Amino acid sequence: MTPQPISSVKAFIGLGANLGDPVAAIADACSALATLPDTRLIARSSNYRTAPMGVSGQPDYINAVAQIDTRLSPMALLVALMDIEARHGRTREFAMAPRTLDLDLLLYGDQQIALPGLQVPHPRMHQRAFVLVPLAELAPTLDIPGIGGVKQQLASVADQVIAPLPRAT
Ligand code: PH2
Ligand code: MG
Ligand code: MG
Repeated sequence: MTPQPISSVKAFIGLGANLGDPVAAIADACSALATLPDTRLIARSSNYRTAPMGVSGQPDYINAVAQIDTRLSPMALLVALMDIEARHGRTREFAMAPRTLDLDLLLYGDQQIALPGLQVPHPRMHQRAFVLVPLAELAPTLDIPGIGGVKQQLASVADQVIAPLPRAT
């Protein structure tokens, strides 16, 4: 029997950077997502300037979210994201260190995944305006498995500082 192709999964990637040229790094990362094997870039959000969370004395971040369709497994996708980060000079000095590029696997279809090094949905995404606001731009009616609707979660992060950047023309 011919093997059936694995159906593709809708996944969301959080992008962030606060060193170097964050806007360029995020644009490059979206192009890199579009060229991953067995993967299509469906949409990307606007860029947002966001106050650094969980740390102080760092530059503001630029954050965005991308939506892809992929046939890569969650682990293969994670490895691909880390490879794109490394190509953008990402180093890992300490947790929450400022970074040239951070790519987080936020959602992989409606799956809940707990593997060494990979937890999906991303465990803190529902507490972060810099994830929820761009995600709501792409998918306002989306459900975060185990958490609830994106729109509903937004209310609990309304105090966090986030501002859309004007779109480059
Ligand atoms: N990422 C972090 C820690 N803090 N703050 C903002 N505003 N944006 C981020 O992407 C971010 C952060 C760790 O990944
Ligand atoms: Mg992160
Ligand atoms: Mg990360």
